[in-house]
Amino acid sequence: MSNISLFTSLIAKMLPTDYVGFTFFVGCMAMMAASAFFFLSLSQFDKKWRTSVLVSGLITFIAAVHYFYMRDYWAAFQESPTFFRYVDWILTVPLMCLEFYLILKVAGAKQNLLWKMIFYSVIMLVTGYFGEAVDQANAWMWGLVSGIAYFAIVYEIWLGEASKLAAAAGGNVLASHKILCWFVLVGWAIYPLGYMLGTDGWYTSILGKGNVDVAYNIADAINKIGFGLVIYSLAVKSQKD
Ligand SMILES: *C/C=C(C)/C=C/C=C(C)/C=C/C1=C(C)CCCC1(C)C
Repeated sequence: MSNISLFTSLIAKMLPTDYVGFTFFVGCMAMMAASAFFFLSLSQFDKKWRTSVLVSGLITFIAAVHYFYMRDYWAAFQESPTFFRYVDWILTVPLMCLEFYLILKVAGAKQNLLWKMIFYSVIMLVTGYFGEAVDQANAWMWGLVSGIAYFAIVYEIWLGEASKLAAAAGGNVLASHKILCWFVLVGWAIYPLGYMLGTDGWYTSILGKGNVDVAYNIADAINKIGFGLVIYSLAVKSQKD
């Protein structure tokens, strides 16, 4: 086999019209760049903030590795890499819950807050996986359960214990907590929308069908990198005063 044909057999061809594949490639690159940025910035922070920024980097790094695989998977099969997608989420969403807990620790956040949020996110993702991959015939039902768990998270940070801790912390922590709350309410809402575009349910006649991966890829870039940057700038600001 010549070098050229060996090469082409290892790398799937990308069509110029493959806009889904394009978002996988850009997503992969963006996650890698964000990880490098967060990791290389670590030495400028003192111990108190280093963990939070490190977790920001871990979130985008875990995503970068999954995007590397998902990008290939899509290029080879033109099919949603649902399995890798959910493995990525089950690792990174609990880390995002950890970010809330870490910044609220100054106001005395207890570990039970962390476990509660992780519990909700596991329910949200496991039921979502069932609807998308295991029991598609009942996608709307799994989506509903998942949506309830999602709202439990939204409630917790906007009105529950977490919001009270943020108010008690005040200052930069409160301001950043508020921005993260908006990410969860608006940025995370793209996911259920993508889910409804990708599965069949009562909503299909209203929304029609669409490509679920484009929605998820855009949402991941906004939420993972945006979330990380909020934490990063909180660390920068807090270190100055
Ligand atoms: C970095 C990855 C993140 C922030 C992923 C978040 C995922 C969700 C908020 C998913 C939510 C879902 C619903 C609320 C209902 C339908 C099923 C899901 C799993 C797509």
